[in-house]
Amino acid sequence: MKNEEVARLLREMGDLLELQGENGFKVVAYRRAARSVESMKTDLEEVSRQGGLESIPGVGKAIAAKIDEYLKTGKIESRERLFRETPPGMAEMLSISGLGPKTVSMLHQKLGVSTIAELEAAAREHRVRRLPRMGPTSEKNILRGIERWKKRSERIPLGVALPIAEEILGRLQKVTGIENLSLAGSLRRGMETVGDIDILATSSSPEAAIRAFVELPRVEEVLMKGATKASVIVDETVQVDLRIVDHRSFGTVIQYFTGSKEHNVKLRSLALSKGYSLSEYSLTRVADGEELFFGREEDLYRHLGMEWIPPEIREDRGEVEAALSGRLPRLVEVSDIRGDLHVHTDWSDGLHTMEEMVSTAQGFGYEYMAFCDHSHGLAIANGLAAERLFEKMELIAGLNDQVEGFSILVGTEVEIRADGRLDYPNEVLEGCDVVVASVHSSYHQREREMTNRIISAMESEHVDIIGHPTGRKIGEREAYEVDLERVLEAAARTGTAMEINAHPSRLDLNDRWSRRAKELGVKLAINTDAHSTCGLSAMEYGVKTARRGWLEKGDVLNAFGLRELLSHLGRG
Ligand code: DGT
Ligand code: CA
Ligand code: CA
Ligand code: ZN
Repeated sequence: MKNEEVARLLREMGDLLELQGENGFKVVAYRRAARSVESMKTDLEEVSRQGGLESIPGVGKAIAAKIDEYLKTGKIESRERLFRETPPGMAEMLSISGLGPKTVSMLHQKLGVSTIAELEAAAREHRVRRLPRMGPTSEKNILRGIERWKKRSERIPLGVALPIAEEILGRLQKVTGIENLSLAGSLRRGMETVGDIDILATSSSPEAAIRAFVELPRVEEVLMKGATKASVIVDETVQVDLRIVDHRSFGTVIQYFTGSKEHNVKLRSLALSKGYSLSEYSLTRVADGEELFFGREEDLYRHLGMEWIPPEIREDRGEVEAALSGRLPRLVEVSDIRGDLHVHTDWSDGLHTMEEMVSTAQGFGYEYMAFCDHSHGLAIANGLAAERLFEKMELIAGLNDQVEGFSILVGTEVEIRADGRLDYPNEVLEGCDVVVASVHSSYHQREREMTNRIISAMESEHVDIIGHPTGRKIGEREAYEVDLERVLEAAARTGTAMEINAHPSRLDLNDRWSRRAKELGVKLAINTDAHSTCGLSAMEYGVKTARRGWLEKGDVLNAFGLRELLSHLGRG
């Protein structure tokens, strides 16, 4: 259906006209037409075929001609012209909440501002409050709106988006008539950051679903509300889109809106080579125009001659070829995870006791966990001197006698010092079941130095895993300079595993490097690095990243059973 797009263009034309100082009748007419088209249930093309665009309430001759032009050519010439005539910064100002075209036009006329940056400067210099119908409060609101606009254009970390999405899904689940409620877009693909949250569903009464959605307690602003689609803002800056789609084409639609764009492009050209044109809604046989609908994604993929492809790998990185030849990986799942090999306790900088961490881990059905508190070199994190580590080992032995069907492993997260030496002598490391070695200092070394530093740590026979190998923090800190290709080669040579640190602000290694590690025969350990019992739930983010890296159960150290794990670590 082109209705949504047409409504958007009409509304935009009204805004652009008003920005140009036009007012009254014409502006109102475009908006009324937009509202009307947006809430229609019939396809505009259908209405047009029957010659009745003017029968739509609020659509007169002039606007009907414009809609017709769009349906025939894909654009509206007068809209293009309006757009060209408007300074781009002014159109952009409309995306600041609380700023409508009338105000923007006035600000432009009186203050000469035509970009958001100029407007911000004017507001900071208190030039806005002196204008008619303005005051200190509206000036403050404009500045707040600009702050939110800036944040809104940043990508949202997976660890923020997923809990919000799950809460919204939980509430929508209860709305009568809603079915097939699912995530789509980058969030369904498990990307480390997302632009927005995309949700799809089918419903016997779309209006009720849309109404329930825009009225959710968390919703702070409704950006758009149509008959089958709405966009809202929650938590100040997070955009959530809900689309209610037709039951019989649900499979095709969710495939389309899951993306990625690159994957879709690939799939479309494959479909063409098989004589089909693939659209958002259906698969059409080019030869006879026969339209096929798919209620399930699996059936669409099958019809194109391949297995269903898990969303996490839909990036056009070889997955379509693999699916066509039946060589898709069997991606690791959360339920494959048997334990966590890097967690902290109140012995160093963690919040909870060993007992508390164990009981949470048992609740997840884990078989083992390694307590890897920091070594003494990391004084700010209350790192353990060797004597305290020995003391802790004894306590762990005692705890192990008390718990059943669960093994507590003695571990450490040992500092890799600037010169590549480890923070504990061999005698201490020897006493550990699991040694994670990490860089937490001298981040600014040159690439060669940093690379050699990590490689020398791996050359120690006691180091099992390199923790958060690049040190990056999403949206906060770049990775340190390191030649990962060389690190991974050394990992393969020395039999050292790489961590996928599952903390949502780390996800380090990331998807691409995890896949490269696997190619080189390196094992990965998906660890939460939890500093509290809550932190243990981050495992799912790490598993998503691992799946995006094409990892299978056999590539993941902590998907091994205890005996197999210990033997792999050379402690069996
Ligand atoms: P994001 O939101 O930036 O993290 O990334 P996505 O992938 O969620 O992108 P979004 O929200 O713009 O659109 C959701 C999906 O819809 C996207 O993954 C693929 C599909 N899609 C959107 N626009 C296009 C397009 O122009 N061409 C194609 N082939 N697919 C599109
Ligand atoms: Ca998205
Ligand atoms: Ca979206
Ligand atoms: Zn740690």
